[in-house]
Amino acid sequence: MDDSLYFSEQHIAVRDLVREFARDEVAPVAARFDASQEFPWENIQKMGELGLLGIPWPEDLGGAGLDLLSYMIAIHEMAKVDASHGITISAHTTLGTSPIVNFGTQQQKERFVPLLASGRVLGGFGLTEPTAGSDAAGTRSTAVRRNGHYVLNGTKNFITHGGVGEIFVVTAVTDPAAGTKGITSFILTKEADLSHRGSATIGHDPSLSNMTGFRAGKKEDKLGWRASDTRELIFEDVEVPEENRLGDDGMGFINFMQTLDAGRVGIAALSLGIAEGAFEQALQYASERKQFGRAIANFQGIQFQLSDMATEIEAGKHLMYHAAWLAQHRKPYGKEAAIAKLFCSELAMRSTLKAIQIHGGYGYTKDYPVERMMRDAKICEIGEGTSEIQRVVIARHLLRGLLD
Ligand code: COS
Repeated sequence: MDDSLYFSEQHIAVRDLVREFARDEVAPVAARFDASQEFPWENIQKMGELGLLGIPWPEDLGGAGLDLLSYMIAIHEMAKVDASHGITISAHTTLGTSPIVNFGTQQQKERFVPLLASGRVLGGFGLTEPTAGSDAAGTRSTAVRRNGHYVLNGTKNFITHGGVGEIFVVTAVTDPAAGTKGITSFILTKEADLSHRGSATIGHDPSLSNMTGFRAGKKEDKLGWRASDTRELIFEDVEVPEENRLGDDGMGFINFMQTLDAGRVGIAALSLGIAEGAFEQALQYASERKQFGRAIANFQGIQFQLSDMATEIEAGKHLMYHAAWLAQHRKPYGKEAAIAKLFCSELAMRSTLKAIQIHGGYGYTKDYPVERMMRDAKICEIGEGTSEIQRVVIARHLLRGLLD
């Protein structure tokens, strides 16, 4: 894709800024944070200072005031080098902050968004539960109204920023008889785990209080996205003031489904970044690695693999940026988001596997980044809706009005 045909000067400036940051600050440490599973606090602070943790939010709420395409460009570009840094941008912005921007009261926006958009504290989104994954409506967490509060009990799992985050939007059942219309969302705050913060000063703001009974649980030891913090969230009789209810009673499920539509474009951008990052590594390696007296890129077997990767990446870019364009112009985009997410996440898997194959035995070692990229790609076919759920969503759009 010729970026200059579709992108404004501002888009290209965002791309160049993230490209430079990823090359200079992320590439040198990505393997180390992957191995240690620590959260890269110092880099996240720098990303906040560059405005990368609030790209699409208005400047009066502390955001960078840029458009959605700029935001997708940033995720795409970052993930070419490291998916863990990429998912931090995406999970914090779309999952953690956008529900407050989109469904919050003016007071909630003014209270929470500037802290999140500036990167002062990290945010997260609590939907998934041990028994409610693809069946998001199977939420078991409860919120019972009592003396001007809601009292929350339950457990969420696989929550990005579960440990390092301080502000969370979560769902709980307020009316068990009402199905998806009996689920409500809330804004909760808890203490962040700052144990590996190093010289970083972000992660906590003194204006936020810890809600008693709200804490992080087990940290997951994951195959990929290892520098991204994934934990359980536990609610034990957490008293949440009514003013922290996010949106109307009973609208939590629908609001979170809308949030996931946007999240899926972000995961498509992230997947595309992984696919393209692996492709660039393979291209470079194939043009340097010599076998049978010449660079292996001279062999048609390698050329065909590179051509297939490039073709699919090009297709993925059109799908992802098209979905983002629709979202930016406030047109329906749920189907296009699911198509982009499905295609790009499966592409990331194919592309990283091909990149390893082109690297031969070296691709199977930690001396080259392609093995990390392959591990990072897998979760893109699962998180924010599995490939199977994307197919369900696409089919529902295709068949709407045609079947009983
Ligand atoms: N935007 C707006 N509204 C939506 C919506 C969307 N994307 N998706 C569903 N809704 C609405 C429906 O229109 C319906 O409202 P009405 O009853 O007024 O018609 C309501 O929500 C219930 O929807 P539905 O009946 O389709 O719910 P299901 O339980 O069948 O679930 C799927 C639908 C499978 C699509 C949903 O559970 C899903 O997306 N699961 C995957 C969850 C996921 O991605 N988890 C990963 C989280 S990682 S952060």
